Amino acid sequence: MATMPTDTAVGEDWDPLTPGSETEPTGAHRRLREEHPVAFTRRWGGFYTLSRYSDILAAAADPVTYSSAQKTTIPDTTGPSRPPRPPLETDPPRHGQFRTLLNKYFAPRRIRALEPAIRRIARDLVSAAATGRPVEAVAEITYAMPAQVLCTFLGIPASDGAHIKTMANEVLSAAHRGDTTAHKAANDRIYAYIDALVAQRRDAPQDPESDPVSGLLQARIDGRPLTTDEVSAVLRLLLQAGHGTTTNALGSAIRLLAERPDIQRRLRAEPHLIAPAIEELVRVWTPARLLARTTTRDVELHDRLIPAGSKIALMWSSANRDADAFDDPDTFDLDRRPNRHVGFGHGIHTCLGAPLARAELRIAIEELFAVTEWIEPAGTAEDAGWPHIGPSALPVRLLPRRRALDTASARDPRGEGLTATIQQIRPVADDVVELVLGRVDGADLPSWSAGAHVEIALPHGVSRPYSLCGDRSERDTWRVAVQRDPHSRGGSSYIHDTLRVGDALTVRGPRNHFPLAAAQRYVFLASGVGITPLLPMIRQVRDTGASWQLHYVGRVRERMAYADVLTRHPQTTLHVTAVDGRPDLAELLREVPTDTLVYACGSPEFLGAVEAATAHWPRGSLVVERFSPRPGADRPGADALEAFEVELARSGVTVPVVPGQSIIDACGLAGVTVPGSCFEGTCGSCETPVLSGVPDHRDSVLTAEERDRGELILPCVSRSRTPRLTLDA
Ligand code: FMN
Repeated sequence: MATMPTDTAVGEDWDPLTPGSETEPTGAHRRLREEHPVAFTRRWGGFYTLSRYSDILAAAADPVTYSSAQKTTIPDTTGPSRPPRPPLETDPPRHGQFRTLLNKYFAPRRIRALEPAIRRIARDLVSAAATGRPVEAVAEITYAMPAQVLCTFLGIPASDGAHIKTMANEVLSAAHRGDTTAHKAANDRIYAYIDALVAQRRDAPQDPESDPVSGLLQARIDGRPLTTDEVSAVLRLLLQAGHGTTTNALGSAIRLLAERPDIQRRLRAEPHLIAPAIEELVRVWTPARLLARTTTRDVELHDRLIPAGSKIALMWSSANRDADAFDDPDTFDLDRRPNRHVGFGHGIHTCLGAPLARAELRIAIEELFAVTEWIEPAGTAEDAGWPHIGPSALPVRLLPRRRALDTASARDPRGEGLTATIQQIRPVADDVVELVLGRVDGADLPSWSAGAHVEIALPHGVSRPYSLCGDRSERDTWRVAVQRDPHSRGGSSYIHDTLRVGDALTVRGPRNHFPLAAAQRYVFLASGVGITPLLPMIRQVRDTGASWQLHYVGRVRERMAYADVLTRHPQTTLHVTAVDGRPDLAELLREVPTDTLVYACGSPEFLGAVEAATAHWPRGSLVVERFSPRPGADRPGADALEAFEVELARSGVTVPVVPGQSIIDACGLAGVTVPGSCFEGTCGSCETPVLSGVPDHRDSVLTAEERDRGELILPCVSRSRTPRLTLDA
């Protein structure tokens, strides 16, 4: 080993926290690359910085010399007493073992499955912010969205997003300040949260193929289960790393759109450029400024000796602006090809969550374009400090699309909805409340048919469909019963926790995908809150004198809304599964005469069991209403095309639909907004007539006959089997 001086004079003045360089490090990085390619900083225990693209690539490709097994953040955010966070803070072969465990949760199929939920989160936040008045986009959109997506990813309530953000930010800020007491307290809070999550998932495991927490708890490495420390450390990585950088990238994206009308115009006109734009965005404003390694041996680089055991910052944000690697590196260039940036890292530790981050960014931009006519600055943006690169405050104006409202009202005279006030809220079971809605002036509400639902737009921007469950003869009120979803994405939890009598709500509809057809006999099958659309049906059938039976399934009676009223009728059988076990549906339905219509609503598992029990019945005997997508509904049918064209006959435009893009988004980007709400093919609000072409149906609303007829499509999820679809939109 050469005896090189380990002096720290060269680049000694490099301090990432000098006022300008902390928020806008471009100039400082350029100087480092040109003058001090191996620079030393005394702060935070001392570390060397590599700033040139080629050096960083070489270091990232050599995990033996540049180990990740020590802490990889600067300053260290895990704290002295905490275990390293696999797979980020492990070396081969352990790194590979952990990465293999986690890879499947970021695979394209899994990300595609999450897309409707991501889109709904984005649409809710963007719609609420798109008022035309100045809004602070970090507070209104970019801060919340990635944490809510992370919650969906981990199967935890979206309402925990804000808490996760606060805990993670406390860790960063305490580590940054070197405040060990606050750091320990912040760490303790985050680990207590993880412990509770792990305990909850041990008690109620979910599908390990789609739920990372259950997957980790059931996983084996070399035949042994993971230790509690290992599970917590992986979750800690996800909770800490899974949102902050995306918040920053999303902020930079909105800032770019607002400040660069030329780019906004071009992306709106050429949406296929959104994906390359994201790559360029991550290059120019690299949200993960750096990751650290520790040298396992003395290293000579650019006439300096870096001793074994030194902390090395791989400054991705600098590498991405290196003129030796990129022409005109400080310019955002939409046409930069190839774009070999290292914004998601490089080598074996390349960001595991990159596919999720890319999907989030793309969907957020698509939703911004779908909901707004234009995005413009409304004040001066502020840059966040170390370790972030991105805005901490971003005043913008999101001008809502006027055409969206026009198109909506053209399709549905009640597209904009009506204002209803909450006249009464009362519990009708554990975790189920009934809302009575009416107009302020007491006037009649639109009439409706049994099986119908309305879409309730909540004041915080979230809209959800709820079945009308009251009496149709009460013309001046509507009743809905809402069950609190333990994994609420912000709808039912808001209704339970925040709404009060007297609050005004926008309500759209009614709409009915579950109409009651005439028959001599009916069997109604409900599980849980799936009883709601059946209540008006039962009332109607009772009035007509037809024969009926109801089988109502629930875990415990206290959670079964309206059970007391229903059991007054001898036709009702309650199946309380905690007491009686699950009913044998095949047995229950065995004697049902062939002229009977069966109406079923409830959980996906329950409906799956009903469908299995009636699989041999003639088509049309079973009618189902789903509150969430049918499992497997998103699977492509035979002949499904990845890319195709949609002609919008009424609007006179033809839009390309690219792989992974929904028809509704492609239309939105072309300036034709088809009103949508759930974006997962369950609410039916985007239902559109098909004039020609063959749809590839992936919704959970249309019946088998409707699908076969091919006259309707739900463009939020469905696609095409022919190169062109013509829609009446
Ligand atoms: N959920 C209910 O609790 N009661 C209902 O009557 C009800 N009706 C629905 C009708 C339709 C057509 C659909 C698609 C869904 C219905 N849901 C109902 C589910 C809610 O819309 C929503 O998904 C649920 O409250 C969870 O939302 P959250 O995750 O935002 O809390």
